[in-house]
Amino acid sequence: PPPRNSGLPASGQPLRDCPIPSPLLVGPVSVHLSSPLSLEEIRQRNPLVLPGGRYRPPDCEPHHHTAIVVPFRNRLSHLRSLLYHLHPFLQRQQIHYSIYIVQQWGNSTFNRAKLLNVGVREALKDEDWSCIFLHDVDLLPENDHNTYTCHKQFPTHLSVAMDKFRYRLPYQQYFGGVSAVTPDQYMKMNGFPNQYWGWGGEDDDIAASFIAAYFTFISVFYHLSSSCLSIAAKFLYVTWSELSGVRLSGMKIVRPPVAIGHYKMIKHKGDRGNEQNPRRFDLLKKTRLNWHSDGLSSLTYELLSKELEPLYTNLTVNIGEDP
Ligand code: UDH
Ligand code: NGS
Repeated sequence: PPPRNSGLPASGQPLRDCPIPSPLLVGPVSVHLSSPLSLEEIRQRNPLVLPGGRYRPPDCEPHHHTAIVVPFRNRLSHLRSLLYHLHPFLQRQQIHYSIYIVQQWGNSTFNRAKLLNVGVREALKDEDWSCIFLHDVDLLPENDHNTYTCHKQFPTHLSVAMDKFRYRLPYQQYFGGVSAVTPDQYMKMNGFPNQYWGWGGEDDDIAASFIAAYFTFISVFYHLSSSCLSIAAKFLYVTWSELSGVRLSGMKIVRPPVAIGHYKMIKHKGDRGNEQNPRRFDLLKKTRLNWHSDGLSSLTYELLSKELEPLYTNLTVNIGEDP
C-alpha cells in the first residue's frame, strides 16, 4: 500500500472532496505563550506531518494547497511556538500545506521582503501551490475560521486584529504580519521589493504596489506624525484612496472580518541586525517608479541548503547585503 499520508488512498478508491467548511473547526482557540515544547515533542503530537512540514488530510481530497513562508533568523523559541500552534490549526482546516522557514545566513542587515521572495520562488519549485502565505514567526492565529486559503482575485491580509494593536488595524493600508497571495497575484505585482534592508516599510511598499496614492500617506502622514496634522492627513489619505479606486497593478486588499482575524503576537525586543531602516521613507516615495523593476524580476540569491526537517522545510540563503 502507499505510505501513510502520501496523498494516495490506501484502498485505491478516489477520496471524496473535503467538506467546506471543515467539520474539525473549533472557532476561537486560546493561545498559551508559556515555554514552548521541544521540536521533538511537537513532532510527536503531529504524527501525520511528513518531513519538510508537509501535510495532506488523510481521508479526503483537499481543495486548497498552501505554502506558508516564514522569514527567519535567530528566533528559535518563536519558531517552536509557531509550529506547536500552526500544525494542528492547519490540520483542522483540512488543507494540503507545507511550512517553509527561510533563514537569512550571516550577520548582514535583515531583509524580510527579500526572504519572502526567495521562499515563494523555492516553494513553487516543489509544488503547484494555489496559495502562498507570508507569515511572521511571532504571530499566532486565534481563530481557526480564519482559513489559510487565498482569494481568487485579490491579495489577502489576514492579521487584521492583533493583540498588540488592541485587536484593530493600526492603519487602513497595513499589510504586515500575515498576508497571502496566489502565484498569479504574486507575478502580477512582480513579487516583493528587494531593497528594504532593516526594519520597516517593506510591507507598506508591498501594499502600495497594488494600492495607488499610498506615497501620499507615507510622505504626509509619517513626516507629520508628531503633530495633530497627522490626523487630518490620515483622514485625507483614507478618503482619497477609498474613492480613487486606482490600483497600480489592478488589485486591492481583501480581509477576513475583524472578529475572525485575531492574532496573538509573542512579545519581544527589536532584533540585532534589524534596526530601523532610515531610508524607508525615501524608498516608499519611489514605489510607483520602482515596483516594475525591483522585485521578482531582479531577485538574486544563493541557496546554501534545503533541509527537510520533521516539522518544516529549512531554506538557508545568502541574500547578500545592503549596498
Ligand atoms: N525576523 C526574524 N529575525 C530577525 C528579524 C525579523 O526572524 O532578526 C522575522 C520574523 O519572522 C519576524 C518578522 O521577520 O516576525 C518581522 O520582524 P519585525 O521585527 O519587523 O517585526 P516584529 O513584528 O517586531 O517581529 C516589531 C517590534 C520590534 C521593532 C521595534 C522597532 N521600532
Ligand atoms: C509602520 C511601518 C510598517 C510596520 C508597522 C507596524 O510604521 O513597516 O508600522 O509595525 N512602516 C514604516 O515604518 C514606513 S510594528 O508595530 O508591528 O512594529 O509593519
